[in-house]
Amino acid sequence: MGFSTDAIHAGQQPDLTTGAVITPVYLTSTYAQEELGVHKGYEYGRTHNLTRSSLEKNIAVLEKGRAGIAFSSGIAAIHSLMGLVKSGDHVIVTDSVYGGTYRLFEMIMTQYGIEFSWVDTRDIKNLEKAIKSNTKLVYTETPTNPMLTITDLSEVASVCKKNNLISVVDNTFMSPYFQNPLNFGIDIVVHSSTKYLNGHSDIIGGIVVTNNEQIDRKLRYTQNSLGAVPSPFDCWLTLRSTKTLAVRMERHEFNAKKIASFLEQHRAVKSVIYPGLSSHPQHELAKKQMRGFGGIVSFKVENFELVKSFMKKVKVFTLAESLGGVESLVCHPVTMTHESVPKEKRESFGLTDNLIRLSVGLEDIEDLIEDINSALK
Ligand code: P1T
Repeated sequence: MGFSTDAIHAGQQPDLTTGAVITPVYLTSTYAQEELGVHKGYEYGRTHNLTRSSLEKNIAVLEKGRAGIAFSSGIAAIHSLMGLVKSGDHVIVTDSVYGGTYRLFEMIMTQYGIEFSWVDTRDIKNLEKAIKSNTKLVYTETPTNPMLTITDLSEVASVCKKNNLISVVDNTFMSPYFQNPLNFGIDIVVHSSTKYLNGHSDIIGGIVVTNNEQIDRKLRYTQNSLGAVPSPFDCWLTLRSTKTLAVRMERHEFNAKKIASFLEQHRAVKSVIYPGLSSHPQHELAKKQMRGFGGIVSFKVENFELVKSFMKKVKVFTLAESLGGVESLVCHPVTMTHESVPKEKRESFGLTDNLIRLSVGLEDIEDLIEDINSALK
């Protein structure tokens, strides 16, 4: 089936009781059992919920995986992956990942004896050099937030297979519409479904997808044991949203491309980062492994004073954290999403305080460009 056919139908069938075409929100914490040990496969809401399992199946199909495991946030989904390693193990991470991922790993998980190395995975040799005898997992984000650096999925999968390491890719920025890391041999895909998957800025959620039966079993056990499950209503909203993922992503990209090109020739702009521009140093790799370039555009202006004035002047773009919703947002990563990352570290990968990140929404492109143009004046 094609992407949109799957997005609209996978994991869903008309409700068995009423024939309702849309999967209902199963608002229940528990299920009646006929007698001890005899039930319909549903025992308790944390463990089983039909709205949730419909969403999990739906996204698993879109990500070309065998199973999806949903969580109450993207960070909870990432946290669940730590159930695959133990004290004394070593994890290699792309250096310029989302700041909250850095905070979880470096400030929290190190307290449990897990060791992290932060590596520029644009060059596979750096990853190979970082592997130690206790390395268990490689965590990459591609493109990264907000520097939009790209890691070669086939290379990571092959190095991980050779060294018996679990490979993980945060695919939040591309969504399954533009990139399917499992197709390149990656073991696990993780998403903040708060972003493009839900796309309407009205829930917080996360999901993990895998093709590996053993990993699926472990993560499902972790999901139930840690208990960070999404509400049935949030699952329903996300399931409603994946139906339009393809059309939304097309429009995000259409608008983002126009804005990236506009910014590239603007006098007040020092540099533009967008994988779809031929000026992006990894444009060819992006074309090889992505089916599109997404809706996030980062750019640098002369200094922080100009950043502040831009943020104050925009009217259609809203100054806010998050991304991937229908409305356009503008964010200052240094003081917002990446506040937990030490200055020296973030500057090592180019995240300076003159960088602005745009999450380009679905508004009319003329209005977005006019908004940016007048705010840059
Ligand atoms: O916010 P939450 O649903 O917990 O997802 C965390 C997360 C994971 N991975 C990536 C690539 C992300 O961008 C995020 C969250 N990011 C933002 C809130 C932001 O504004 O960048």
